[in-house]
Amino acid sequence: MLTLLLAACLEPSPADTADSAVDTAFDTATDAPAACADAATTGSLALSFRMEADLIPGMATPPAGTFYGAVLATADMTPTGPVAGAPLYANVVVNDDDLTAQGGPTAMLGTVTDLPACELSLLGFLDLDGDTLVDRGEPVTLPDDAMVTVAADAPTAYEVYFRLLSPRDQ
Ligand SMILES: [Ca+2]
Repeated sequence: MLTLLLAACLEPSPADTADSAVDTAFDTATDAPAACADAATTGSLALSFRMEADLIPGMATPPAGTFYGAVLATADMTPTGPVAGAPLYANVVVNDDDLTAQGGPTAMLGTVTDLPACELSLLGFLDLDGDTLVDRGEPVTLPDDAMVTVAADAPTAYEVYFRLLSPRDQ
């Protein structure tokens, strides 16, 4: 019986030692920077946009278009993107995102509601040619810049920052 209990507790965190297995579930909930799946409250993001102004002179198309993004838990992010099977908390579409004036920042252009109040990441790109796909030369966010702590109850202001132009079609 004890063996079964330990096995059950160990399963979510196989790296933990057997000594701490009994309370592993509780440790995970309190230690994790983003327990988004357990967040009991909801919040929202109020979005503005900015890009690295030094990128603009080299762009073939001025930086204005529609922003497409995805909201995921920061805990599910790696330097190259989300882990496989990571829950998607929201798809974000913001029209008329115009950064042609020194890269912004823009005014608040959109809100994302009904998000868990936790550590989230908003990854996305500015679609310049209207094909809804990331193409070479379109502004993209990077995971390091994409993190935001969503507060409960009151809207959280967040500035989406494009630090890079996509080096390739994706
Ligand atoms: Ca595109």
